[in-house]
Amino acid sequence: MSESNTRVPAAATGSVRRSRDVPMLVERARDGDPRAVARLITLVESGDGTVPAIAAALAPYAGQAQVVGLTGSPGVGKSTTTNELVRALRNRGHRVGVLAIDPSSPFTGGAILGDRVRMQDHATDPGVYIRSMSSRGHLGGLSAATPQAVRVLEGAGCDVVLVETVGVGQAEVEVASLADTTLVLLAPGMGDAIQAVKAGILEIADVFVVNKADRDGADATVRDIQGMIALGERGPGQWRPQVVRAIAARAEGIDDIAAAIDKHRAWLVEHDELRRRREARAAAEVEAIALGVLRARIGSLRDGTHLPALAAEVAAGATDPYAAAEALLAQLSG
Ligand SMILES: Nc1nc2c(ncn2[C@@H]2O[C@H](COP(=O)(O)OP(=O)(O)OP(=O)(O)O)[C@@H](O)[C@H]2O)c(=O)[nH]1
Ligand SMILES: [Mg+2]
Repeated sequence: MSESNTRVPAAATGSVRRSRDVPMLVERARDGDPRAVARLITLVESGDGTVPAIAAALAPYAGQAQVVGLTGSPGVGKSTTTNELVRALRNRGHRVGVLAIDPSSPFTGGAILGDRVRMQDHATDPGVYIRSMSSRGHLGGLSAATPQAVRVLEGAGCDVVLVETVGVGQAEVEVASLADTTLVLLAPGMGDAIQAVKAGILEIADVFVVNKADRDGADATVRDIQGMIALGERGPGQWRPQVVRAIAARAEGIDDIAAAIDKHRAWLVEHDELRRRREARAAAEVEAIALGVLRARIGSLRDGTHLPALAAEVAAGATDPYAAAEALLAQLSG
């Protein structure tokens, strides 16, 4: 969300920046006010008390955006590719949202700075919202705030939301559960192909992008990936991951990436897989929220008298930890 993304007079926006007036913020976000969008994302990111009201207000707009995840090792070219995809999508007349998730650093890291610089091309385009989010410090990491941020962008009328996450194990799996289509970026000579198998990336990738194809070894990487895809077991009618080469730094291969995304999208719709994926995503989201509520309730029991008393009994051998846990849960539902 660039500060230069100005479409509303300054006088009208002063109140937005610190507001917790959910109906007003949602109405302004619906009208395309970038500051209202930024404010809503800040609220969901910080786990503010207004989050349930925000979610309720945005519910009618759920599922309107196509969510595309981009993941891969640090420096593989995710932001560069995202920047070029934004350009391609804008040329098609789409409104685009970008969420760059940084799992390591809360707002200060080099990666975020890099993203800002590399996506600067679109800073003044009112049809593009770009936002960096930190997933650190949130229970559930990416799974907690990112789906809500996607909903904000959907509510703001984005046709496509691109979610960039650095591939560090769990993050990949999470982005895949969030996205309709997941792109896994690889680069030649990084040993990525082998690592992809190790990390279970093969299962989550709908499209492999071999970026930095200007470097030696691109052909070998493409061959490795295609070999692994060929080995994978796939029933009839199942999606076969596409492999695309790109030189994002020169904007080469971007149309091929966009075409692969389109092809996957058509497949999702044709096989009713889009609905299935979104329902699975909603289930995970509800589950994460319910677990969060439970954790909070258990936390509050810790402050009260129940848990310390049970703990004393367990420590003294008067009861066992399983029976104590059952007693604790009984108090929660009671
Ligand atoms: N040679 C070459 N360099 C590229 C290409 N695409 C991106 N780069 C460069 O690779 C570096 C990293 O690019 P980013 O787009 O920031 O990579 P990233 O995956 O977003 O990086 P993190 O967010 O830090 O994980 C930059 O210096 C880019 O200019 C490419 O196709 N060829
Ligand atoms: Mg990046």
